[in-house]
Amino acid sequence: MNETVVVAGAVYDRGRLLAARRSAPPELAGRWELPGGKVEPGESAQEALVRELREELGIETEPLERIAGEWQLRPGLVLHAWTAKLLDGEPRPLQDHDELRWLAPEDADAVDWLPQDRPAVAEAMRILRTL
Ligand code: 9L3
Ligand code: MG
Repeated sequence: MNETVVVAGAVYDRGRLLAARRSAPPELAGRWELPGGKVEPGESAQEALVRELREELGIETEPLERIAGEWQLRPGLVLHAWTAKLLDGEPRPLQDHDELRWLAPEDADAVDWLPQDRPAVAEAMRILRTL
């Protein structure tokens, strides 16, 4: 059985992690996530992440490393996360989000993360502290 991968980006810049508040779908609206989306057929995870972050936030990024682990979203859909460096642009919520925040490691719990994103956020903050 094939699983679709949703790739999420732990985007950082100047010691802070980018958090995005979903505006859709209704059952997820108001919860915060590492932005990203589904890998399309023929795309690598890194290509999908670069595309999704460009479409959703208008930024150019460079995926760096996969965060260990994978998290089931629903049957047939699994979440992967990558660290990604902001290369260019100021993120703006162009699709699917209505607010963005740059979080310092000590503010990791300041927003209401989607439960499936929490382990990746914790690991991203651990990595961020070492940079
Ligand atoms: N999802 C969960 N955590 C994330 C992302 C990017 C996505 N960090 C979930 C929300 C949707 C599904 O994956 O149910 C597909 O995501 P999208 O294509 O709507 O962003
Ligand atoms: Mg998305």
